[in-house]
Amino acid sequence: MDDKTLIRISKRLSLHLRHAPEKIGITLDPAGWVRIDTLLAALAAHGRRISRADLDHVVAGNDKQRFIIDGDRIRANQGHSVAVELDLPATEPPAVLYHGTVARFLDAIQREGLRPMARHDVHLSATVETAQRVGARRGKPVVLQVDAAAMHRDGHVFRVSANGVWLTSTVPPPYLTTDESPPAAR
Ligand code: HQG
Repeated sequence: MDDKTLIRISKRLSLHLRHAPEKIGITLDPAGWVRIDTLLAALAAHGRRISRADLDHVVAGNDKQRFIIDGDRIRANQGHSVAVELDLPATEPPAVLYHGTVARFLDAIQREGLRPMARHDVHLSATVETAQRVGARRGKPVVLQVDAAAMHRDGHVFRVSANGVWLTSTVPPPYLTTDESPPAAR
């Protein structure tokens, strides 16, 4: 399979396993799982036939390990906009996490903090490099530093997805630093 096909199928899986299962008439269980044969039949019924071998290939070859297969079922590891309960345990975060964004969002972020926007959670990265890649999807990346140790101490809950994305509900402004601004007083 060439990279373009892999990305196209991965995007289709993201669409249906994170955002719009109803578009192909499937329902995710409360934890986001769907039976693989149900998914493949629904895709085929909507003119998007893919083989089980190709599905396995896309899941295994996905650059961010966005999906996981467990027995006869599959789900997206994170990134949902539909309501799912991923049942990830609360986990102590590293002292510092990073969020990649772009300059045009900074005023709002400094005012409101990081919000999940269309997703369930705010997505944070363990490394500056990953955050730069996330921000670069939208333009010249700006990396914000998150004082995760202080958030954890103050009772904010963190979870880490199976593919290493750190998730939390919101990051209030006092925990955020940009290169340009010193941390706000707490
Ligand atoms: C911004 C991709 C204004 C936030 C990536 C971001 C990641 C605010 C955008 C994953 C704001 C939301 C998630 C506020 C946050 N005011 N803008 N108060 N708070 N924002 O895509 O973190 O390919 O939902 O900075 O690699 O960019 O989907 O989140 O720019 O891991 O697997 O609002 O998505 O992974 O955008 O990316 P997103 P994200 P996948």
